Amino acid sequence: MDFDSLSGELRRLRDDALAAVAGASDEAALDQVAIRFLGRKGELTAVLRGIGTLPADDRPRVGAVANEVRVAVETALAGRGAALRSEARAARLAAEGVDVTTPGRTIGRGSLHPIPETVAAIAEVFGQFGFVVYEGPEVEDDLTNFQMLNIPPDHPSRDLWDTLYVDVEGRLLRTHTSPGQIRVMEQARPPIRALLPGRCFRYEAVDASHGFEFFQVEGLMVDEGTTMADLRGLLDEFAHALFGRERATRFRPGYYPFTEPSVAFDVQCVVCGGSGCPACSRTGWMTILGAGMVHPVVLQYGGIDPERYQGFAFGMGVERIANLRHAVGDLRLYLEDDLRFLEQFR
Ligand code: 2NL
Repeated sequence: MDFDSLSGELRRLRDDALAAVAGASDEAALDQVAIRFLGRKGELTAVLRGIGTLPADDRPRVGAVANEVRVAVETALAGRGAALRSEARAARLAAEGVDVTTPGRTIGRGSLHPIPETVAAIAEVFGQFGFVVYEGPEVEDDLTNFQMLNIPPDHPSRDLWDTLYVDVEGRLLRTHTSPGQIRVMEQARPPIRALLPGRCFRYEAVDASHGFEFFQVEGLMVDEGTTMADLRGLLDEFAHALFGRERATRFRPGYYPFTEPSVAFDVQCVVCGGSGCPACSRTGWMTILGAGMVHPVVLQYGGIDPERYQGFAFGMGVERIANLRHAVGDLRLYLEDDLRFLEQFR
């Protein structure tokens, strides 16, 4: 072995090593390259074993060439290592990165069901006249749901309320929110202005305009000198607030056992404005609630002296009011929880 062939081998080894460094595609491959060329059993070590066969004069020169080769390979390894680490970091950042400019996913906004929404609209109007919202129980007793409202047992007027009984003791599902008004009278002293919204129940065949559960809002006012004119004025304000200032209203005679006199309160048809259409059976009018002066016997049951105080009361079906507000034709829709229906009220 002479100097020229040994240094030629060293340069070839350097070129091989630099090519292998450039071709290493990750840090593990680069480590293998370092071991293969510079390791204790690596190719550089193997070549240097040949130094012993050279004349003593040539040995330092070959050592110098070998050193240059080692430095060149180490420099290349360090440079490639740094490049691979920064490539890997850039790839990881790209994969994990959050694009803060991506638009957020919209979370659908909820809205009130049309029945509580209508209850709120009704309560808003009467609230401006000092009416306070109360609630009574859904399970009632016969006394409060019927007898104290001047509906005695076995009286023919009971046929107006087809009742769902809960047990043989006579507990029942309230057929109207009126028993809640009785409870208010028992607990409060006049002047009373109470509004009672709530779910009611009747044993009925279900169709587009009758449900066996439905919502009612009742109002009660009791004070000295309360008259039918106060009732009329209040209901006018209510009808105008909900259905428009321009609508005419009227009272017609009606019948309820718990009011005397009793009336039906009509508003000019909200569909045709009074000229007559199928919605108002061509009468030009729609009945939106029933009302009357509280029967003296009912005041007495509530612990109120009918000689000193008078009262009026009114009651309305919430589904009917909601139908008119939103042009809904079938009250079964309010109980079905069909999102295609409900999303229209957003
Ligand atoms: C209707 C008619 C009405 C009442 C409810 C009432 C309550 C008490 C005393 C007297 Cl404690 N009256 N409530 C009065 C008249 C009519 O409801 O058809 N509602 C859907």
